[in-house]
Amino acid sequence: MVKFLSVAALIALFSVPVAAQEYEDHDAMLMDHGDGHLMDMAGGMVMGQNADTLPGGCDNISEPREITVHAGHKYAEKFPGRMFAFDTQEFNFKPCTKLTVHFINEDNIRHQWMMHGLPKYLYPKGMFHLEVSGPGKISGTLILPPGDKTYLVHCDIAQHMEKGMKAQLKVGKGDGDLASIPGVTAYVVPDDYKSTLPELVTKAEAEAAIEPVVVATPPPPPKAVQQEDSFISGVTVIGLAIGLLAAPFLARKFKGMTISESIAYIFDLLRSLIELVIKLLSRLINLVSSNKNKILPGK
Ligand SMILES: [Cu+2]
Repeated sequence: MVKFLSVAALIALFSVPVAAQEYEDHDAMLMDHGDGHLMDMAGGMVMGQNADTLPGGCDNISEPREITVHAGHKYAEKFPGRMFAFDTQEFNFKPCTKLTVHFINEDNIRHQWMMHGLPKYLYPKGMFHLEVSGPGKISGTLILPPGDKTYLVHCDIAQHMEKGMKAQLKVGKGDGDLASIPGVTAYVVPDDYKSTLPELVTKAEAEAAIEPVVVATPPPPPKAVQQEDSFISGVTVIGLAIGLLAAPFLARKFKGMTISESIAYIFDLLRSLIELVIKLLSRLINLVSSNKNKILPGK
Protein backbone atom coordinates (compact mmCIF):
# COMPACT_ATOMS: atom_id res chain seq x y z
CA MET A 1 0.00 0.00 0.00
CA VAL A 2 2.81 2.36 0.94
CA LYS A 3 4.46 1.47 -2.35
CA PHE A 4 1.31 2.38 -4.25
CA LEU A 5 0.99 5.66 -2.41
CA SER A 6 4.58 6.64 -3.06
CA VAL A 7 4.28 5.73 -6.73
CA ALA A 8 1.12 7.84 -6.95
CA ALA A 9 2.89 10.70 -5.22
CA LEU A 10 5.83 10.44 -7.65
CA ILE A 11 3.53 10.43 -10.67
CA ALA A 12 1.71 13.49 -9.35
CA LEU A 13 5.02 15.23 -8.71
CA PHE A 14 6.39 14.58 -12.20
CA SER A 15 3.17 15.53 -13.95
CA VAL A 16 3.22 19.02 -12.42
CA PRO A 17 5.82 20.46 -14.83
CA VAL A 18 3.95 18.91 -17.80
CA ALA A 19 0.64 20.40 -16.73
CA ALA A 20 2.35 23.70 -16.04
CA GLN A 21 3.61 24.02 -19.65
CA GLU A 22 2.52 27.47 -20.76
CA TYR A 23 3.11 29.37 -23.92
CA GLU A 24 4.43 32.82 -23.37
CA ASP A 25 2.77 35.41 -25.58
CA HIS A 26 5.58 37.64 -26.80
CA ASP A 27 3.40 39.89 -28.94
CA ALA A 28 2.52 42.23 -26.08
CA MET A 29 6.13 42.55 -24.86
CA LEU A 30 7.82 43.55 -28.11
CA MET A 31 9.79 46.76 -28.40
CA ASP A 32 9.98 48.37 -31.83
CA HIS A 33 13.63 49.00 -32.80
CA GLY A 34 12.72 50.46 -36.19
CA ASP A 35 13.16 49.04 -39.70
CA GLY A 36 10.72 46.26 -38.94
CA HIS A 37 12.90 44.88 -36.13
CA LEU A 38 11.03 44.08 -32.92
CA MET A 39 12.45 42.35 -29.86
CA ASP A 40 11.68 41.54 -26.26
CA MET A 41 13.89 40.60 -23.36
CA ALA A 42 12.46 37.07 -23.16
CA GLY A 43 13.84 35.72 -26.45
CA GLY A 44 11.15 36.82 -28.90
CA MET A 45 12.08 38.57 -32.14
CA VAL A 46 10.54 39.81 -35.39
CA MET A 47 12.70 40.95 -38.30
CA GLY A 48 11.55 42.34 -41.63
CA GLN A 49 8.11 43.37 -40.35
CA ASN A 50 6.27 45.31 -43.05
CA ALA A 51 2.56 45.95 -42.72
CA ASP A 52 2.35 49.14 -44.80
CA THR A 53 4.78 49.43 -47.72
CA LEU A 54 3.66 47.82 -50.96
CA PRO A 55 6.44 45.95 -52.82
CA GLY A 56 7.18 47.28 -56.31
CA GLY A 57 4.70 45.84 -58.79
CA CYS A 58 1.85 45.60 -56.28
CA ASP A 59 -0.89 48.19 -56.92
CA ASN A 60 -2.73 47.20 -53.78
CA ILE A 61 -2.94 44.43 -51.21
CA SER A 62 -4.63 41.50 -52.94
CA GLU A 63 -5.98 40.01 -49.71
CA PRO A 64 -5.18 39.96 -46.01
CA ARG A 65 -4.32 36.49 -44.67
CA GLU A 66 -3.52 35.18 -41.21
CA ILE A 67 -1.93 31.83 -40.50
CA THR A 68 -0.77 30.04 -37.37
CA VAL A 69 2.33 27.86 -37.67
CA HIS A 70 3.38 25.47 -34.95
CA ALA A 71 6.98 24.32 -34.59
CA GLY A 72 8.28 21.42 -32.56
CA HIS A 73 9.85 18.02 -32.24
CA LYS A 74 6.46 16.27 -32.19
CA TYR A 75 5.63 17.46 -35.74
CA ALA A 76 8.66 15.54 -37.03
CA GLU A 77 7.45 12.19 -35.73
CA LYS A 78 5.71 11.33 -39.01
CA PHE A 79 8.90 11.97 -41.01
CA PRO A 80 11.37 9.08 -40.47
CA GLY A 81 14.84 10.28 -39.55
CA ARG A 82 13.81 13.91 -38.91
CA MET A 83 13.97 15.61 -35.51
CA PHE A 84 12.20 18.97 -35.90
CA ALA A 85 9.41 20.23 -38.13
CA PHE A 86 6.72 22.83 -38.67
CA ASP A 87 3.13 21.54 -38.65
CA THR A 88 2.81 22.77 -42.26
CA GLN A 89 5.37 22.12 -45.02
CA GLU A 90 3.78 24.05 -47.87
CA PHE A 91 2.07 27.44 -48.01
CA ASN A 92 0.26 29.07 -50.95
CA PHE A 93 -0.64 32.74 -51.25
CA LYS A 94 -1.71 35.19 -53.93
CA PRO A 95 0.89 37.76 -54.97
CA CYS A 96 0.70 40.98 -52.91
CA THR A 97 -0.99 39.22 -49.96
CA LYS A 98 -0.65 40.96 -46.62
CA LEU A 99 0.34 37.98 -44.51
CA THR A 100 0.33 37.81 -40.73
CA VAL A 101 2.08 34.78 -39.27
CA HIS A 102 1.42 33.65 -35.72
CA PHE A 103 4.36 31.43 -34.86
CA ILE A 104 4.04 29.04 -31.92
CA ASN A 105 7.14 27.28 -30.64
CA GLU A 106 6.23 24.16 -28.67
CA ASP A 107 9.73 23.05 -27.74
CA ASN A 108 11.94 24.09 -24.86
CA ILE A 109 14.56 25.33 -27.31
CA ARG A 110 14.76 28.19 -29.79
CA HIS A 111 13.00 27.93 -33.15
CA GLN A 112 12.54 30.28 -36.07
CA TRP A 113 10.22 30.79 -39.01
CA MET A 114 12.60 32.44 -41.44
CA MET A 115 11.66 33.29 -44.99
CA HIS A 116 14.35 34.00 -47.61
CA GLY A 117 14.52 35.52 -51.09
CA LEU A 118 12.36 38.61 -50.49
CA PRO A 119 13.24 41.88 -52.28
CA LYS A 120 16.16 43.45 -50.41
CA TYR A 121 15.05 47.06 -50.97
CA LEU A 122 12.12 46.31 -48.69
CA TYR A 123 13.28 43.47 -46.43
CA PRO A 124 16.73 43.65 -44.76
CA LYS A 125 18.90 40.83 -46.18
CA GLY A 126 15.82 39.65 -48.09
CA MET A 127 14.43 38.06 -44.93
CA PHE A 128 11.28 37.98 -42.87
CA HIS A 129 11.98 36.28 -39.59
CA LEU A 130 10.10 35.23 -36.46
CA GLU A 131 11.93 33.71 -33.52
CA VAL A 132 11.02 32.46 -30.04
CA SER A 133 13.14 30.88 -27.32
CA GLY A 134 11.21 28.13 -25.60
CA PRO A 135 7.46 27.60 -25.62
CA GLY A 136 5.89 30.81 -26.83
CA LYS A 137 4.00 32.69 -29.48
CA ILE A 138 5.12 35.57 -31.64
CA SER A 139 3.43 37.30 -34.58
CA GLY A 140 4.66 39.33 -37.52
CA THR A 141 3.31 40.78 -40.75
CA LEU A 142 4.73 41.20 -44.22
CA ILE A 143 3.45 41.98 -47.69
CA LEU A 144 4.36 39.33 -50.24
CA PRO A 145 5.92 40.46 -53.53
CA PRO A 146 4.20 40.06 -56.91
CA GLY A 147 5.08 37.33 -59.38
CA ASP A 148 5.24 33.53 -59.20
CA LYS A 149 8.02 32.45 -56.89
CA THR A 150 8.77 29.67 -54.37
CA TYR A 151 10.33 30.91 -51.14
CA LEU A 152 12.31 28.87 -48.62
CA VAL A 153 11.05 28.96 -45.05
CA HIS A 154 13.22 27.33 -42.40
CA CYS A 155 14.63 27.39 -38.90
CA ASP A 156 18.22 28.63 -39.09
CA ILE A 157 19.37 27.24 -35.73
CA ALA A 158 22.28 24.89 -36.49
CA GLN A 159 21.04 21.59 -37.97
CA HIS A 160 17.32 22.31 -37.41
CA MET A 161 16.65 22.67 -41.14
CA GLU A 162 18.71 19.58 -41.99
CA LYS A 163 16.76 17.69 -39.35
CA GLY A 164 13.43 18.67 -40.92
CA MET A 165 12.37 22.18 -39.95
CA LYS A 166 11.87 23.39 -43.49
CA ALA A 167 8.95 24.41 -45.72
CA GLN A 168 8.21 26.10 -49.02
CA LEU A 169 5.99 29.11 -49.53
CA LYS A 170 4.59 29.57 -53.02
CA VAL A 171 3.48 32.99 -54.13
CA GLY A 172 1.16 32.68 -57.14
CA LYS A 173 2.05 29.44 -58.91
CA GLY A 174 5.53 29.40 -57.43
CA ASP A 175 8.57 28.63 -59.59
CA GLY A 176 9.15 24.98 -58.81
CA ASP A 177 9.66 22.87 -55.71
CA LEU A 178 12.53 22.99 -53.23
CA ALA A 179 14.42 19.82 -52.32
CA SER A 180 14.17 17.92 -49.01
CA ILE A 181 10.86 19.43 -47.88
CA PRO A 182 9.58 16.72 -45.50
CA GLY A 183 6.53 14.99 -46.95
CA VAL A 184 6.56 17.19 -50.06
CA THR A 185 9.76 16.58 -52.04
CA ALA A 186 12.44 13.88 -52.03
CA TYR A 187 15.44 14.16 -49.75
CA VAL A 188 18.69 15.19 -51.42
CA VAL A 189 20.53 12.57 -49.37
CA PRO A 190 18.07 9.73 -48.79
CA ASP A 191 18.54 7.59 -45.70
CA ASP A 192 19.12 3.95 -46.62
CA TYR A 193 17.31 1.75 -44.11
CA LYS A 194 17.15 -1.31 -46.38
CA SER A 195 20.82 -2.32 -46.46
CA THR A 196 22.76 -3.32 -43.39
CA LEU A 197 26.16 -1.79 -42.76
CA PRO A 198 28.19 -4.86 -43.93
CA GLU A 199 26.17 -4.85 -47.17
CA LEU A 200 26.96 -1.18 -47.74
CA VAL A 201 30.66 -1.84 -47.13
CA THR A 202 30.71 -4.76 -49.61
CA LYS A 203 28.91 -2.61 -52.18
CA ALA A 204 31.41 0.25 -51.73
CA GLU A 205 34.36 -2.17 -52.00
CA ALA A 206 32.94 -3.73 -55.17
CA GLU A 207 32.57 -0.28 -56.71
CA ALA A 208 36.15 0.61 -55.76
CA ALA A 209 37.45 -2.61 -57.38
CA ILE A 210 35.79 -1.83 -60.71
CA GLU A 211 37.57 1.52 -60.93
CA PRO A 212 40.36 1.24 -63.55
CA VAL A 213 43.86 1.35 -62.08
CA VAL A 214 45.95 4.11 -63.62
CA VAL A 215 49.41 2.85 -64.59
CA ALA A 216 51.06 6.17 -65.32
CA THR A 217 53.17 7.18 -62.32
CA PRO A 218 54.40 10.74 -61.91
CA PRO A 219 58.18 11.31 -61.97
CA PRO A 220 59.26 10.84 -58.34
CA PRO A 221 61.37 13.91 -57.53
CA PRO A 222 62.93 12.38 -54.39
CA LYS A 223 65.31 10.43 -56.70
CA ALA A 224 66.74 13.63 -58.16
CA VAL A 225 67.21 15.03 -54.66
CA GLN A 226 69.08 11.89 -53.63
CA GLN A 227 71.64 12.22 -56.43
CA GLU A 228 72.54 15.81 -55.59
CA ASP A 229 72.86 15.96 -51.83
CA SER A 230 73.75 12.77 -50.05
CA PHE A 231 73.95 14.16 -46.51
CA ILE A 232 70.15 14.28 -46.08
CA SER A 233 69.97 10.71 -47.28
CA GLY A 234 67.96 9.55 -44.25
CA VAL A 235 65.06 11.84 -45.04
CA THR A 236 65.40 11.16 -48.75
CA VAL A 237 65.25 7.40 -48.23
CA ILE A 238 62.14 7.76 -46.09
CA GLY A 239 60.62 10.01 -48.75
CA LEU A 240 61.52 7.52 -51.46
CA ALA A 241 60.04 4.63 -49.49
CA ILE A 242 56.84 6.53 -48.82
CA GLY A 243 56.77 7.62 -52.45
CA LEU A 244 57.08 4.03 -53.70
CA LEU A 245 54.50 2.77 -51.22
CA ALA A 246 52.12 5.55 -52.06
CA ALA A 247 52.66 5.38 -55.83
CA PRO A 248 49.43 3.49 -56.67
CA PHE A 249 47.46 5.83 -54.44
CA LEU A 250 49.20 8.90 -55.86
CA ALA A 251 48.63 7.73 -59.41
CA ARG A 252 44.92 7.98 -58.83
CA LYS A 253 45.35 11.24 -56.95
CA PHE A 254 47.33 12.84 -59.78
CA LYS A 255 44.84 11.95 -62.46
CA GLY A 256 44.00 15.27 -64.07
CA MET A 257 46.85 17.21 -62.39
CA THR A 258 49.65 18.82 -64.40
CA ILE A 259 53.24 17.66 -63.71
CA SER A 260 54.13 20.83 -61.81
CA GLU A 261 51.00 20.47 -59.67
CA SER A 262 51.94 16.86 -58.89
CA ILE A 263 55.49 17.85 -57.91
CA ALA A 264 54.19 20.64 -55.67
CA TYR A 265 51.84 18.12 -54.05
CA ILE A 266 54.67 15.63 -53.44
CA PHE A 267 56.90 18.28 -51.88
CA ASP A 268 54.04 19.37 -49.65
CA LEU A 269 53.60 15.75 -48.51
CA LEU A 270 57.37 15.44 -47.85
CA ARG A 271 57.38 18.68 -45.87
CA SER A 272 54.58 17.45 -43.54
CA LEU A 273 56.40 14.14 -43.19
CA ILE A 274 59.63 15.85 -42.12
CA GLU A 275 57.67 18.03 -39.68
CA LEU A 276 56.16 14.88 -38.22
CA VAL A 277 59.58 13.24 -37.80
CA ILE A 278 60.99 16.38 -36.11
CA LYS A 279 57.98 16.52 -33.79
CA LEU A 280 58.42 12.85 -32.85
CA LEU A 281 62.16 13.31 -32.26
CA SER A 282 61.68 16.35 -30.02
CA ARG A 283 59.02 14.46 -28.07
CA LEU A 284 61.46 11.58 -27.64
CA ILE A 285 64.18 13.95 -26.43
CA ASN A 286 61.75 15.56 -24.00
CA LEU A 287 60.78 12.15 -22.70
CA VAL A 288 64.40 11.09 -22.17
CA SER A 289 65.40 14.34 -20.46
CA SER A 290 62.34 14.34 -18.19
CA ASN A 291 63.12 10.77 -17.18
CA LYS A 292 66.65 11.86 -16.25
CA ASN A 293 65.25 14.63 -14.08
CA LYS A 294 63.08 12.12 -12.27
CA ILE A 295 66.01 9.82 -11.61
CA LEU A 296 68.33 12.54 -10.37
CA PRO A 297 66.69 13.29 -6.97
CA GLY A 298 66.70 9.54 -6.23
CA LYS A 299 70.49 9.32 -6.43
CU1 LIG B 1 14.65 25.36 -34.71
